[in-house]
Amino acid sequence: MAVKTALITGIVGQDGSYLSELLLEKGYIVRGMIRRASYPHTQRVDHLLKAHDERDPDCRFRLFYGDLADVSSIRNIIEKVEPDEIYNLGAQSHVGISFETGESTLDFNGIGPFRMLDTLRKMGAKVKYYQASSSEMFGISSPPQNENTPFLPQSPYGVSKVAAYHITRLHRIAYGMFASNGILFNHESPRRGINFVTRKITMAIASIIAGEIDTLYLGNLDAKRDWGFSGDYVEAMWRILQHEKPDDFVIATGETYTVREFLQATFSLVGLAWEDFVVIEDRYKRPAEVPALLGDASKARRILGWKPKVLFKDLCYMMMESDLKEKGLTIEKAKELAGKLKTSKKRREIQ
Ligand code: NAP
Ligand code: G4F
Repeated sequence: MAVKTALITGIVGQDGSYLSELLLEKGYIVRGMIRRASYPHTQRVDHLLKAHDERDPDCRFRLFYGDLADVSSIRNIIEKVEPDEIYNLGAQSHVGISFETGESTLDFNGIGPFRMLDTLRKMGAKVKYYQASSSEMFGISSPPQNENTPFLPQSPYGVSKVAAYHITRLHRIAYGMFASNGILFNHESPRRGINFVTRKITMAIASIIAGEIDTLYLGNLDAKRDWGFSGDYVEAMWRILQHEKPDDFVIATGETYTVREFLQATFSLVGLAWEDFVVIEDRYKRPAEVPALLGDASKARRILGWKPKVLFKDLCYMMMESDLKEKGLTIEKAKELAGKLKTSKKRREIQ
């Protein structure tokens, strides 16, 4: 069978790095779009860059400069790479920050996919296109949410993703293109960006144990999220493009927990009570919130044979273990240090 080439936008992001690993394992040639930055930000794929010598003409992992706001760069990359599959993961992906940067979020996330699809259509390229759609699109629609749940987005990010979802669907219907949406619920990992709530919490716990900080500032603890593992979800992306026809799929664990429950689960892993360290600050609350997400991924299970392997408890453990490792600590050692931390805290309270 001929070797397939995949182009991934957002390749240096959380999902881009796991998807690259998966596709390389499957024998793909992997190409990625990366934005120019004033300081290197390839940490999540440095191991792949090291393992694949870019001077080798047959190098299977290569990055190209481009931007979803720059249609000529999109066309250049597609012409050079000639992909069989495109995974459009590039986005301003932080919901809270989208309230500050609405215009660019709408541009990259909403018009970016149009630029990709319109370019592919005009080139007549026979490519399978995956759009990284999001459960944030459901907004205030009641859980559980599936492929038929109405979109009622609560943020500029959510609105941008609804536009991208529809432009993808439209290219499928109007032009017969293989264009699919993966409507993914929250997924995390040790590679999660440090200002998303899960990673912010696990990193803060590691810093508390290491004696570097003693307070964690957060916003709304009541929001419920359906949290899965990024490594499982990139497998779903791949399966969506291997399906015989383009279609839209919800990808989720089918379990939901509040931010408070995530705090409880992770702090208790090291024997600490989150209430002793967390302070609520208005600056981390959003002008509008998505109160509850809980995905019904039965269509993906039935048609793609996909189901998550890592659920909430294991995800908390994986992220906690990894952030402690960054500090040279294990969970056992952290528990021991937490005991001393509690004693010294009590002493301070008594004095
Ligand atoms: P991420 O870690 O924030 O990665 C996003 C990537 O997009 C980054 O590498 C970023 O590049 C790149 N990017 C941003 N603006 C771009 C632009 N104008 N042109 C080209 N690239 C651009 O996000 P993720 O968690 O991997 O998520 C991947 C995709 O899935 C995103 O589209 C996200 O919105 C969507 N999604 C994520 C989740 C989730 O829970 N993780 C759930 C549903 C949907 P820089 O590194 O240069 O900033
Ligand atoms: O971790 P979050 O920032 O993720 P959010 O907003 O659910 O968005 C993520 O999932 C979406 C899928 O539904 C993706 F499309 C999107 O790209 C992103 O990956 O916040 C989770 C919850 C929110 O309710 C937020 O208000 O945690 C609450 N929260 C409370 N304190 C906080 C904080 N969120 C952040 N980031 N920082 C806080 O201090």
